[in-house]
Amino acid sequence: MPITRESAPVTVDGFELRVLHLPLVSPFTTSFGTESVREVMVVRALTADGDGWGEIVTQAAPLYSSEYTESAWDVATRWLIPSLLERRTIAGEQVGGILEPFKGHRMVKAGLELAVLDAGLRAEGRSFAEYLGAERDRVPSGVSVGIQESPAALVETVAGYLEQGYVRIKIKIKPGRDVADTAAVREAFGTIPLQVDANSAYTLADIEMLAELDAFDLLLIEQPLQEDDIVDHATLAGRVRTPICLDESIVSHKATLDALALGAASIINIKAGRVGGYLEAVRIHDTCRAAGIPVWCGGMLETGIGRAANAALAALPGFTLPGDISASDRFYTQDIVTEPAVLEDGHVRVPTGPGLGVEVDLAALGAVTVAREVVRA
Ligand code: OSB
Ligand code: MG
Repeated sequence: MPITRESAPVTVDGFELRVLHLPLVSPFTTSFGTESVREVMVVRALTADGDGWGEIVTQAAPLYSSEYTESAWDVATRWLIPSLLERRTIAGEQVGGILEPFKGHRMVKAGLELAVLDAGLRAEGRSFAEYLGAERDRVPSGVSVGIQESPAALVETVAGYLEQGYVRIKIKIKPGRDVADTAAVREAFGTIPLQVDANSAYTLADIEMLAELDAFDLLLIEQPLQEDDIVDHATLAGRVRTPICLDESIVSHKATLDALALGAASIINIKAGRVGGYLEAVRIHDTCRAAGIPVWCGGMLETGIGRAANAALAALPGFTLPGDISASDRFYTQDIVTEPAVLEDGHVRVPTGPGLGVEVDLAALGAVTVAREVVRA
């Protein structure tokens, strides 16, 4: 039986948008580039009954998906926020429908929906985890490791994370930095839970190379081909033994149904931002669970706001693989919440307080804010 989720409607007086620059503890390199500062946006729903917070997980450049900071800012201020303020009194569950006429911009929609949900749930004194249907009070913590200078440097970096207790390692790969890097980690650490993420850096012309990864008993290979290459992923899945997991391609519940129908993936990475919100994420979870398809919670280097929401989502029963939900200090020396996520015995705790269950540290937030605007009703 699907659970009916209903949060309290709130009367929204306005939305505050901020662009943040958070220095990373070390540069993060993927097949599409290197980040040293995380540029991200947060949104605050201003209501008479208290505020709600959401995170818009766009990056500075449209390299992971087509969304980026300025596109998010523009569509939010020009179209999405005005359409929500026109309704004025809204429940979180209504946000998706109100914003549906506007194509794409899913990360922005997700952040706005989360802010409204958080405001309503805080007013009710109810946790986001309980609302979503969480069944665990902590979730296993995996870490996503960027491409390093060399395979030897990668082994050293991974050793540090294993020492801290991370229960699963994901390494980023790209053409020329794939088989040797994977082999080095496998050789150094034996049978640890290990997976790779290509961020769409390959094509079907690389089948032979991708098949070489079969030798390493990986949990999965994440998004080897382009976002649009659903049929090619199905072809690849028939030619390699390593399970194919999709990230970038899964932009909605419907995209999930199509990918599964075509046999393009046997595991799904769920990111609420990529699919337009936590409620769409739960729909994907429900479908995959019913179909026996394992899912795990991906990450976008979230601040304490999005990280708390991800921990709640990952506590749903179908999340049977460890997610990219690391401790805050894997990326940041100073987070924007008063109690950032910490690693405890390889796990991150699911917050239990009202709403997201984290308090925003306004001084810390102010210190990393580079742009701010309030759009009022
Ligand atoms: O592909 O999963 C990805 C970060 C930014 C954009 C895309 C991805 C990632 C990560 C980091 O792998 C996951 C995390 O937040 O720890
Ligand atoms: Mg990925």
